[in-house]
Amino acid sequence: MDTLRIDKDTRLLVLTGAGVSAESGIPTFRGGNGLWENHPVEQVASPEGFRRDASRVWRFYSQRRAGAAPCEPNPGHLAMAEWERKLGDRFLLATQNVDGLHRVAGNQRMVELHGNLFTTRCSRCTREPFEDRLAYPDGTVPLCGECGGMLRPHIVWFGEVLDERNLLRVGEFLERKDTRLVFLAVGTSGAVYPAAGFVQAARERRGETWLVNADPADNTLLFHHFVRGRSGEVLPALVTID
Ligand code: BJW
Ligand code: ZN
Repeated sequence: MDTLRIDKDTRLLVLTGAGVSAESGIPTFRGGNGLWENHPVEQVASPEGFRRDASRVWRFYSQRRAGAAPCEPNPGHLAMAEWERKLGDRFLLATQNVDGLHRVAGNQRMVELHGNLFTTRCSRCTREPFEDRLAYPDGTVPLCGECGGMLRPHIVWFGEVLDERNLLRVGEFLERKDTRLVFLAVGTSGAVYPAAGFVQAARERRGETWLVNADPADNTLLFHHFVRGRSGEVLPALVTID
């Protein structure tokens, strides 16, 4: 297997997707039929879906919370936490996952691009998002204690913009001039933007680009190296840090 070498003049940007948590027991998005109770996921994971039927959206996210709560990081997550410990500020993790497993594994230099499953916010007022592990399997829509508006999961749905601060942090890491850039994408189908465009952005900064995925991704051809396999098996042996 190819080895990804990181020396003291290299910085590493890692992008992860649902495949990284598959070995922890969390289903991927585009693996099965992409349906939930016969609805396309876009219907329950979009602002229109929430306006149309907030109760259905809360049933969906309650199921997801209950499913993800007992799951634990796998060797892929643990490898990435180890890289961060060794590289310090020469490491940044951008995850599309909302399950929080990277943090449990120990990563801190991290942005959650698509939000967090265990965080709730108000759809009406500007109160801060807050940690919330409650589930509402009967479809009760929780209401905001401060304004009475409907609460919603702190998730970036289709058509919603990603938090600018997170994109800025990725952008600043890409732009650094002090070190050589290596970009590694893991467990993502390369179908959802803007994350699917990071590989192109890395190449524009002369970065070396790697993909570790169980199947070819939509953007495989943009990577210099493609290692086909399961992240929990590949990652612990992939990177050598000098
Ligand atoms: C393994 C494995 C193992 C399995 N080991 N591998 C530019 C062009 C075209 C469209 C757009 C564009 N810019 C924006 C858009 C619109 C849209 C978009 O991208 N649409 C595309 C579908 C075409 N993007 C947005 O709306 C984003 N907003 C935005 O850009 O705002 C500005 C804007 C809006 C509109 C137009 C233009 C600009 C927001 C995107 C938010 C995505 N949210 C979701 C749902 C969250 C709901 C929830 O979690 O409940 O986030 S979508 C869903 O997909 C989820 C994921 O984070 C995301 C990515 O999926 P991921 O992680 O890649 O998972 P899978 O299942 O697809 O793939 C898993 C892979 O792992 C597979 O390849 C397996 O082989 C592999 N695998 N086991 C290694 N063990
Ligand atoms: Zn409110």
